[in-house]
Amino acid sequence: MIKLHDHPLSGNCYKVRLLLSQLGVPYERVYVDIFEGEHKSADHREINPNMKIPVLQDGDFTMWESNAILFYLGRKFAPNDLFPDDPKAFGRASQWLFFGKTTIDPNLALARYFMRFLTPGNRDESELKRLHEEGNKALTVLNDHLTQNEFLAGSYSIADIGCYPYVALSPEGNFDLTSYSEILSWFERIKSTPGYIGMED
Ligand SMILES: N[C@@H](CCC(=O)N[C@@H](CS)C(=O)NCC(=O)O)C(=O)O
Repeated sequence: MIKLHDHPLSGNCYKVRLLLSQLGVPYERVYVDIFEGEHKSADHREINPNMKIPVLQDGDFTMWESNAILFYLGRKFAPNDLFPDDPKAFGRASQWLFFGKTTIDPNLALARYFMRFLTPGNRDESELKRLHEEGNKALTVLNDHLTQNEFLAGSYSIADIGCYPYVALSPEGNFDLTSYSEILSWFERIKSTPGYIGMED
């Protein structure tokens, strides 16, 4: 059975659980206590030399990097509605997944980390201000796209699954989503897709 090395508060792990749920693939969760530094242990380094989660183990195949895991699972269980086969839809999904990793997560996920896991005295306020400025630019790009599109790459796909978690968690990083009405509607559409699970499910 597939094993996911996981933590319940990680948006990067959540996106993998969401895809597994929507593909209907059974898996085992292996809890990695990142707050106790388990991801830096010798055992974890064996499966991810970059010392982070998620890590996926599928038999003797082990891999890390959450968006790459989405590609792997999407492809492994193809054909399915979540992994685009058409070259243009695949290109569009890749575009948003790279945008997620280069532009959404570095700003939104980091601001959430500052606000949720660091004490006020340990936060770099000028860096937080920069993250909010850059994060709001990313949210504007996303919101504008969603004015004309129901989902990121045509129909609901791994692109939405990859970008959704840290956008949905961004209020924890003090982002105010009320003016991003298209993003709020996108959340509702995602929540009504078959097999949807929340972060805490
Ligand atoms: N680019 C990586 C980022 C993974 C990542 O930052 N994981 C966090 C949890 S969400 C982690 O392991 N943090 C512990 C650390 O960096 O020390 C991915 O998408 O998988």
